[in-house]
Parts: sequence; structure tokens; C-alpha cells
Amino acid sequence: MGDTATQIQDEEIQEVGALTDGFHLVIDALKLNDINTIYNVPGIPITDLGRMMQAEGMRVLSFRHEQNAGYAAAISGFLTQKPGICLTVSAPGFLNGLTALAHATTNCFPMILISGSSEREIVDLQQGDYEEMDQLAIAKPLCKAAYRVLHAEDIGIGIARAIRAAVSGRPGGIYLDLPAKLLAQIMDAEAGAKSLIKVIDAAPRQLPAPESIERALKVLKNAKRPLIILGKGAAYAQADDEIHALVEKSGIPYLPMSMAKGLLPDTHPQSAGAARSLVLKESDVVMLIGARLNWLLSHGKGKTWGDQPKKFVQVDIEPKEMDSNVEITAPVVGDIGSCIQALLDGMGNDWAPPPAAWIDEISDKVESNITRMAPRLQNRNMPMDYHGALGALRTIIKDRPDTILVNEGANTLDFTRSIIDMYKPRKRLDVGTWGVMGVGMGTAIAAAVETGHPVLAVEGDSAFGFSGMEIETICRYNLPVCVVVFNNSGIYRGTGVNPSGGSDVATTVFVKDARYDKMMEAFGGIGVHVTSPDELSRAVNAAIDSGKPTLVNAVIDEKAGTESGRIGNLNPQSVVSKK
Ligand code: ADP
Ligand code: TPW
Ligand code: MG
Repeated sequence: MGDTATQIQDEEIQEVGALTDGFHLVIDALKLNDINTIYNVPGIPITDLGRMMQAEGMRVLSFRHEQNAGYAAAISGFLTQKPGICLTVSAPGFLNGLTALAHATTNCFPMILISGSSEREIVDLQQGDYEEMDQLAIAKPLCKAAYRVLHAEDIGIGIARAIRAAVSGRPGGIYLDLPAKLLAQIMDAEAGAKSLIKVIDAAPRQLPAPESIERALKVLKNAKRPLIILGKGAAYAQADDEIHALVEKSGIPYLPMSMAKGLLPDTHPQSAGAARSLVLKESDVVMLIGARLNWLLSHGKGKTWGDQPKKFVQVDIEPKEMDSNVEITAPVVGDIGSCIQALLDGMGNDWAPPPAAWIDEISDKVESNITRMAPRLQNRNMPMDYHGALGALRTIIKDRPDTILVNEGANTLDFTRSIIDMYKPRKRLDVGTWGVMGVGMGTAIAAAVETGHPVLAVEGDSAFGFSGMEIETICRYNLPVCVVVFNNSGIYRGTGVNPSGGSDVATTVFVKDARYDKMMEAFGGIGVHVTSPDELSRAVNAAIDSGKPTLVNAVIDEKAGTESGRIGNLNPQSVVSKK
């Protein structure tokens, strides 16, 4: 009897043919495009999608908050040139992921936020569905492109468009809306397989116009005090050899922006990193490579840039970036690899280096600044100041140049950026264009997952708090991440007082003597409490050697920092009262 029943069922299925559904089409479409890692928080309607992804051999990493999953996806896009995927539930989960999506777009990182959504009919009539929200409309102004798929047969197209939009041209964040109903839609398996698209040449090379190269070379040739500025677009482009060759062949001093540090080692003789003020003020021609003239470069004008008239050459894939803040004398539009190669070819074999007076002036400044700094980095003050603590960590990165350095905070960010030399490309990951706090743990997790290298996250105590719960995630996946919390009991300083004299502490002050190391122990990781540079050094070396999740609570003098680190000048000043 039983056998006959099974036989009949089998025959019926044969008749309709094998079936697939929305869940499987999403998975197949991603895998077809070599996307195998997902950063997510489960829940209705995507819990089963995550499970099925895992069953199909994808790596699905669950976070404690979507924002951190989103930051992980964003930085994985930066590191791999493939869109990082963040998967969330509807409304609140979607909104939690949205900050990271906007951050990815602002930083030109390719990322796709995939969110489940509620019943379209109910959402559009605003009838109060479970987690109702018009997510597509909300995402649109915050990302590079936003798509919704309503029919299972369009899933292949939807994912192909999202991938291509994320990585082509100027990379950015993409929103992909997948209604719950879509995932359960059924279709013929063969037709489903045929509907999938493998994206060919997702980020095609964009060759610069030959005349733009000639123009740029002419401007550079006539320069007396030229400067190259490398931005994180140059790091993203993975044209490391070409950039190295251009810098050395031209003989032009260069300044790396924060996340471009290490593209050439910070100890390179042409690095003007330790003479930043001088080169910005005194240069006469500046070539920007994958860097924007935004607030981080004082918009290319004002006091920072001095009185010396400047000409700008700008290499960027986004034509609209040109003239955004000042006139660009020689715009070179194309992908960095192709543009740099064309510049190298055009330079020929008899390119004259910049005048020796300029090079010598910079070298003298670099040398005197480094010499002045050296003793401060060796100080053994207790409690530690930023210099003492970072002097210790600086040596660790020098000895272990493959380590990825994640960094956020105010003073913790500014001092770490200037003190710790980087030796290899894409090893420094930080707060990016917005200076956003909270990227730390998501970034550290993705860095470990995507590269397999050890990660050292240097975090202000405030900065750490934004994503601190993800240390459970770090322990759960047993990732080689060492978090160092620079604990100065507060935002900027631990010394603020409540101006009203009331019993609440100041707005910038946290609990004194907090033991962040004990949080790590709660999840089975290693927690260490340190008060001196030597202890710090030992703890971090041991953590990296062991590869075990570690949190080092590093006590920093609560008086050592300054308001907003190095950008205090951006705070508006009240003319009425300043207490
Ligand atoms: P930084 O903050 O380091 O100064 P920005 O984020 O301001 O860097 O600038 C990065 C720039 O790099 C963006 O204008 C972006 O369009 C550009 N870019 C990104 N990828 C490429 C690429 N492959 N080729 C050319 N330009 C790129
Ligand atoms: C999402 C504003 C900038 S820096 C900072 C805050 C809150 C924390 C600085 O304290 P920390 O570092 O990390 O302890 P330190 O060494 O100076 O004590 N919300 C977001 N982003 C930003 N940038 C802020 C608030 C801010
Ligand atoms: Mg602090």
C-alpha cells in the first residue's frame, strides 16, 4: 500500500517537473556570482533563507545587531571588490542596516543590503502589517540604487543588477527588497535555473582619454613642488604595483589618506606623511589619486593649503567628482589601474624628478618631526598616555605587518593614525569619510573572515561601546581578533564635570575603572587588564600568537586627550555662554 502511494506521488511530481522556489533562486543566484559569505541577523521572513544558505555551503555569520553586520558587509566590499552582503529582517532590522548602507555609499564601498519585507498590498494601503514599512522608498535616497523583486523569475535579474550597480563605476551601497511572499513563490526548476544571470565583467575597466593623460603629464612636468595624495579609492582599486611604480618613477613625494596608508610602506623615503602641513601648504601641483577634496582635505582651500597657488590633477572613476570643490586643471577620468598605467606609459624613460630643493625641504621636515616624536613614543608613564601606549602597538605592527589594524575613537583614532606606520595595502581600516563611531567590531569581524589575517582593533572606550556586544560574535566564530580598548573613562577625556553642579556626571564621562576585559571573559574569550606599555605589548603579542579572541583593557590617563581629538575646530561655538 505504502509503496503504491509513494509511486503515485513520484509520478505526479514527474509530471509537473522539479520545482524550485524564491529561497533557492536567491541562493543559486548569489552562488553563481561567487558570493558565498553573508552577514546577517535572522528573523521573519529571512530565518529560513539563512538556514538554507548555510545548508547550501555558504558562510552565514549572525551578528547581534544589523548595523554591525552592515559595517562588516561594507568593509568586506572594500577588501574584496565584491559586494559585501548584509541580510536583515523587515522594518527595524532594515533600518538598523541602513546606516551601514549609507556609510558604504558615502565611502564608495560596494555592498548590498538585502532585507525581507512585508506584504506589498498591505504596506501600500498602510493597513498595519507585521513590521510594515515602505523600505524601498526609504532606502532610495541613501544608496546608489535600490531594487525590489516581485516575481521569482526576476530574482536572477534583481541580483545581477544589484551586483553590477554595486561595483561598477564609483562603487556604493545597493538596496535589494525581497518581499516575504517572493521567497515562497514556486517555479519550474529548469526555468528557474535559466533565469539566473552570471554577471560578466561587473566592473569593466574604464580607460582614460589619451588627451587627459597628456594634459596631466604636462601639468606635472612643469611643477616645481609637486605632491601626490593617495586616497582609499587607490587602496580599493588594488592597482598596488602600478601606484608603487608611478610614485617611484615620478620621484614625487606622496601623502596617504588614512585608509591608503601602507599602499607604499609609511617608511618609504618619498612619504611625506610626517610633513603633512608643509606639503599641503607649499605644493604647487597636487595629483589626487582616489581621494576627494572633501572636509578631510579642507575642501582644497583655506589656511591648510596656504597662499601658494595650486593646480590639481585628479584621477577618479567618477566624472562628477571633478571641480566639486576647486577647479581641477587636469581631470583624468577612468579606473585607477588603467589611468596610472597610461600615466606611466606617457612618462617615457627620461622623466626628471622634482627639484632637489623641494625634496630636501620635505625630507628635513620629516626627519625632524620623527626625531621629535621618538622619545615620546618610548615614554613609560603610568597611567599611560596615547603616545606611550601607541609606541608599544607601533612596534607590534612593524614586526607583524600582515596584521589588519582596525581603528576608531577620537584621540584614539587621530593618534593611532599618525603614530602607527603601515607597511602593506588595505591593512588600515577605520571610520572612513563620516568619522562614524561603531564600525569597529563589524569591521574587525569581516577583516578576519575575509582575509584570515590577525586583526588588532584599537578602540576608544566610547567607540567600542557602539558595537561592543559583537565580542560575543568574535568568540562564537573563534576569530583571531585582539581588541584593545583605550580606556580613558569617557569621550575625549574622563575629566569632564557637570556644569550645573548636579549629581549626574558630565555628558562625556563614563563609569570610572570600567573593566571591559571582563566582558570578553563572559563569552569565553581572553580578557587582560593592563596599565603600562610593557604589559600592553605582552598582552597583544600573546593574543596574536594564540589567535584567540582577546580584549585588552588599556588604562589611559583620563587627562591625556583633547576635545574631538584633532578636529575640535569643527565644533560650533556658542556666543551666549561658554562654561
Ligand atoms: P579618502 O577618504 O581616502 O580621501 P575618498 O573616499 O574621499 O578617499 O575618495 C575615494 C575616491 O576614489 C572616490 O572619489 C571614488 O570615486 C574613487 N574610486 C574608487 N574606486 C576607484 C577606482 N577603481 N578607480 C578610480 N577611482 C576610484
Ligand atoms: C555614530 C561623535 C566622535 S568621537 C566619539 C564620539 C561619540 C567618541 C570619542 O571617544 P573615545 O575616544 O572613542 O573614547 P577618545 O580616545 O577620544 O576618548 N555617533 C556616531 N559617530 C560619531 N562620530 C559620534 C557619535 C563622536
Ligand atoms: Mg575615550
